Formats: sequence, structure tokens, C-alpha cells
Amino acid sequence: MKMTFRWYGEGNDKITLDQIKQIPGVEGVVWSLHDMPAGSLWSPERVAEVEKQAQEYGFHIDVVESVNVHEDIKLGLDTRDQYIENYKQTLRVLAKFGVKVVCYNFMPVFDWTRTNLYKKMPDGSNALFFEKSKINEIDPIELIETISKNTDVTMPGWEPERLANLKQTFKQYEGFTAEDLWKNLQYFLEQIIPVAEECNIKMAIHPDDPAFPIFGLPRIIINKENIGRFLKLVDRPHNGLTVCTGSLGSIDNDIPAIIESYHDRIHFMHIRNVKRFENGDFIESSHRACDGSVDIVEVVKTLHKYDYQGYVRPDHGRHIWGEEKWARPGYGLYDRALGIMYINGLWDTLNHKS
Ligand SMILES: [Mn+2]
Repeated sequence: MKMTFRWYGEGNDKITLDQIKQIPGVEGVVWSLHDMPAGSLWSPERVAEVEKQAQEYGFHIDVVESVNVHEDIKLGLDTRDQYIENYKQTLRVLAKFGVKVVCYNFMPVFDWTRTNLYKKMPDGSNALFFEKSKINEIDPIELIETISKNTDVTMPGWEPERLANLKQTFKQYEGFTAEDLWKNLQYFLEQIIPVAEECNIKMAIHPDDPAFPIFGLPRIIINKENIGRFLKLVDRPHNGLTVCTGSLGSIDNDIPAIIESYHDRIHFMHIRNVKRFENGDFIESSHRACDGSVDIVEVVKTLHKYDYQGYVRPDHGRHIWGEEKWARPGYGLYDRALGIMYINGLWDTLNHKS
């Protein structure tokens, strides 16, 4: 297991590399060029800047999260080929810098979605919360306005330029089915995976968050069965997975069983916990197994059983010790650092021969 930490980049993340360096066991930063719109070509000069910054602290830049997939690719429009071409070219650029894993997702329009970014918990912390009944009532455009008013930082997947033409994008998705999305995903993979193989970059799709359709838009990377179908679309090792325990944990998935079945195709793990409620709501909790609905101990044990050599990062954390005043929602410093220590503690215990 190789421990990493997501970093939004110089000037874009209030958390510094100096702080990340002091979290035990972190070997690399998970990064992206967050200002590059989906479908654009990344330049070597920009990647070199990140590499230089990371190297000063001895961090590798092996994992990119994400190289976003342009909406036209998901929609299967004629214009998709130029964006796929840019995607391939970007992979070739990344390969020159030794990038090993590219995380991406294939969710129509919306990336991860919550109804409240700062839900107060009884202990005084607050966390990302999803209220199912609210999502059924709320107009998506209203939701975006609420989220962007709530925070002065741009969140990945919620970039203003992507969301500016939301009404038009919704129109394009009228009548669009899950099968259409599967077909367009297959088209994308058939183009991309051979280039990924040539570059030795492992593609690692992130599951949909939450793992069910919202606003009438299909979501397909949601459970064990669908992940099995995904892996067969292009049945090659470079077509692999990011297993995000929090996203898959938004519904009653048996995540250790998913790891059992597909461990040889997992290139990246996002480990975090969520607490589900009977009415379908969920809130992000501490990493501890007893604090949420996902058995994180069993997750880590299963990875250990298969001698998992891939990358891991703690995923979203709660906002604690007042950090909601400055931290990007879900991406504060403290709870993610605590999460790392929990994961490291489990891993060290499993490694310990007594
Ligand atoms: Mn995740």
C-alpha cells in the first residue's frame, strides 16, 4: 500500500506541502491541473511545475485525479473524437513525467453531490451531508447556486465554466439512458486503453457518488455487478478501478466483497467512511469502522490479504477544530490526517508478526 494525500496545488490549496510532509507515511501527492477545462490538452510545462514543487518535498506525482472526461464523450456526440484525441495526448505527456495512475469518472453533468457541506455533528465537527428527500425536490440549478454561495473555493466537478450551460446540457441528456452511457463509456475505453498500455498508465475509474441516479441522469458505476460489467468492456489490466469506499458506501454495497472479486484491477483506493440512515440520507463520518456504515477494518484487511501494492488516500474528512473557516469542503487537513493514521494503524497491525 502506497499512502498519498490529495493536494489542490500551489495557490489553490490552503494546505501546504510542508504540512502534508508531516503526516506520517505519505509518499506522494494526488494532483491535477484544476484550471484545465475537461477535454483540453495538458502542456508539459504545466506538469513540470507541479513535479518541481512536489520534488522539493520528496513527493512523487504518480497519481493524477482527475483528468476529466468532456461531456461530449459521455453524450456520445460527433465532437467527442477531438476531446478523446486530447485525452490520449495528455496521457502521453503525463507518461513522460512518470505518472502511473489516472483517476477519472464517467458521471453525467454532476460530479459528487451533497445537499449540505457543513452539517453539524453532535461532537461539534461538521461534515458533508446528503439528504435524499431534498435532492428529489430541489432544482439542480438552485443546488449549484447554494453550493457555490456556501464556499469561496471551486470544487472539482463543480467548475463554473462546466456548469454555466447547465440548462443546455440537461436538454442534451433528454431521453438519455444508462445503456447509452455504457455504450459511450465503451467507445471511450476502446480508444483510451491501448494508449494507456503504451504509456503504462493505469486508468482507474471512480465510482459514482452517490451511487444512484440523481436528477433523472443515469449513473452506472455503482455496485459489484456493474463494476464487473465495466471491467469486461475492455478486459485488460490497464482498465481498472478506483475503489472509493465512501461513494460505494452511499448505498448498501459489500465493499470487502468488491475488493475480493476485483483486487487485481484496483489501482487506487479512496478510503473513508459514511453513515447511512434508513431514509436514504448519509453523512460522512470519521474513518473508524464503528463511526460509519462501512467496515473499514474489513476493507483494509481484504487489501492486506491480497498484498495490495497500489495507491491509497484518505478521502473526504469531516471539518474539525474549526477548519471549516478555511478548508475546502471535505478536504481539510486534520481529519484526513487522522484517517491516514487509522489506515496506517490497521496496516501496521496486519503486517506485525508477533
Ligand atoms: Mn472518492
